[in-house]
Amino acid sequence: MIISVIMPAYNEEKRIAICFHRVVRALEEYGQPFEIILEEDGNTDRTPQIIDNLAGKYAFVKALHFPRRMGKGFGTRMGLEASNGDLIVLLDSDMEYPPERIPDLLRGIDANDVTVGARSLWRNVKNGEVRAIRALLSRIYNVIVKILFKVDPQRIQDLQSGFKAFKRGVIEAIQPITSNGFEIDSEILIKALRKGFKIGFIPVTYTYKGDSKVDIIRDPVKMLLSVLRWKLDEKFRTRGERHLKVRYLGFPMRVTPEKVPIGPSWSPTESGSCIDGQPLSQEINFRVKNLGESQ
Ligand SMILES: Nc1nc2c(ncn2[C@@H]2O[C@H](COP(=O)(O)OP(=O)(O)OP(=O)(O)O)[C@@H](O)[C@H]2O)c(=O)[nH]1
Ligand SMILES: [Mg+2]
Repeated sequence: MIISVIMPAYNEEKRIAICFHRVVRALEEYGQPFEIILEEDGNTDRTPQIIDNLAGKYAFVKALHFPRRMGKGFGTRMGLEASNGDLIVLLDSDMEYPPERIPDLLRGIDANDVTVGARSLWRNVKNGEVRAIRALLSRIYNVIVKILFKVDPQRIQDLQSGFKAFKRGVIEAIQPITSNGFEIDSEILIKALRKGFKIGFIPVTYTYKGDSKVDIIRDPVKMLLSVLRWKLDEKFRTRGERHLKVRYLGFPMRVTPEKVPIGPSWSPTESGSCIDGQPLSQEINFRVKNLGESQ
């Protein structure tokens, strides 16, 4: 039984190494073979060098690099593609969640298909100020997602948690995962729930670092467009159609889920790299290409 921990990062030079070492200690305590995938896209600080150093030092580390900022969702998806584990842990690299709880998350998988580290208290602070607008937007997003996908709010305690573990089969069953941005966390949970997987929650402490990478205008719009796209995707799949015919201001229109703009797209001519600056394996490049094309 191999465990894969995937940590996407954007300019986390201050925290990623400390977070990584805490993850290693927790995994050693758990006692199963593991790999850790550190991913960055278009980082402008020392994060790329830090993760390369770790990959050079530890054989169980894979470092994934992409030259442009693509988003947390993209990074997570690439991490999933590069992973070999039977059990997968997703963890933000900014040390807001406690890596020491990884064994508890993994043990939770005995009874559930997905275990989520749920935050009881969440608040958003930037430059020392509480950003009430972020909390409000987050609430609105939660309500929209839960209504649209008919989710009982009691069943999902923390839709956007950046700390969860699941069986590999869950990820295979909920493809295509399309998020490029922060909404990847809710996409995985909503789709897993809709497929009938059992989701469990364990309460975790959450230490807010006040260094949010979320753009308060752009990201909520992208997240809403993504939600719309999942809904359309779901409708198409159940109807077996490629387009949805709708009327807008009296005019008949066709909507195609692939055309919903949800973030930057990855051109097949660009290549990422894996471990010590080597090009990504052909297999991963091929999947990167396909994922980019499906945007
Ligand atoms: N690969 C990658 N990771 C990202 C990107 N943006 C953010 N991240 C990472 O995603 C994780 C969560 O980012 P945060 O900015 O803390 O966002 P959040 O935790 O959802 O929201 P906050 O409550 O504002 O902290 C961190 O590990 C970031 O480094 C990105 O563009 N690419
Ligand atoms: Mg955070």
